[in-house]
Amino acid sequence: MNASASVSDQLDQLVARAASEFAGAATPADLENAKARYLGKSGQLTDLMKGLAQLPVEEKKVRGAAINTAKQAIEAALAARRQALQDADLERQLRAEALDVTLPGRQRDAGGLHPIALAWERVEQVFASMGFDVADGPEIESDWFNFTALNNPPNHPARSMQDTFYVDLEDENGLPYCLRTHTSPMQIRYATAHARRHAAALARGEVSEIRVIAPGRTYRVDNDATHSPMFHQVEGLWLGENVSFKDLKATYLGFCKAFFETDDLILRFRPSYFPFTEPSAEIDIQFQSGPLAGKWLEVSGSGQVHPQVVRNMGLDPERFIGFAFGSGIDRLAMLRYGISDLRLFFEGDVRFLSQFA
Ligand code: 2NM
Repeated sequence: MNASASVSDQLDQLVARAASEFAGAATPADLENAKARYLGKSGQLTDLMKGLAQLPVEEKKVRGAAINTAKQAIEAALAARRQALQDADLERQLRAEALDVTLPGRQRDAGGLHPIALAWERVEQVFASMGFDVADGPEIESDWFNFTALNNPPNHPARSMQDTFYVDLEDENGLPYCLRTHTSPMQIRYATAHARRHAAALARGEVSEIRVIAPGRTYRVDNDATHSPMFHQVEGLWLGENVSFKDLKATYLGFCKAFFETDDLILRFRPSYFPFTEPSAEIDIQFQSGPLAGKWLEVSGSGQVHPQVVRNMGLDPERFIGFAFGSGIDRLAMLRYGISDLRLFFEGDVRFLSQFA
């Protein structure tokens, strides 16, 4: 009895030690090492089992049953600790990856167009609705397209280094390329490209017209409160057999009414001068209502295209007569959106820009 009592004490102690070692295992690896010390091939409990072989049958039964009970207790302690470690690990992971589902969502700011881009697109839409083609082309221009074809005399001040940005690159005549000072060179390009087709159409007795706008970036050596070295222009050109100032007035007034979304508008011409038009006129508009009512606002230069310019386009000035105009898109945008300072367009201040998004 003594012997069996001491064996049972021994087993109880073994179970207690195992349970305590398991409880002390901080990681699954520690726990597996502890398990090996009891249940492994040469573990303490395994050794006890091996010892059974030498015992007589009766004793073997009793001792075997006791060892088995101890083994089950150790296995239960092991399983419990495994579960506890797993739970703790999951708990840690859940804490680390915790989401506060009550937090407000991250804001996704929608982009928006710059007010000049908005005005530019509006200009294109309105003129397209009036049958104008929309053309664009190079911002670095040769002397021919930017000046000579437009009837600019050789010593005109606009050609000076003071007024125009030049590029360190010469054309086939040894003249430097420049950053275009207006988009009219695009009118020359467009008309030249279409000249043969128009001439052929006229020869067949068909009606043939050129109706195009050229919006885009333009450059002048100018930088103050009302001038930016880069600005935006839209130039329009309508050449046909009988296109007159009355068409210019109707076209420009129609454009303004659509662009500014009001019929409450009048237009006047003031005599002016441009080398590429003769006669030439400034176009002023006046709103009859709204915040700008009663003030004459200069919005465009214009005129009947000079016969020499028509010839430079490769067209017969006897057959192609019409008008051209040039307006500042930046100025149109300021009037349309009620902006008082041109510089706001070029500072990139989101507080300003986001008002148009
Ligand atoms: C202006 C004023 C008057 C203009 C002339 C031409 C072309 F190519 F047909 F000759 N395009 N744009 C023109 C006419 C531009 O800007 C103030």
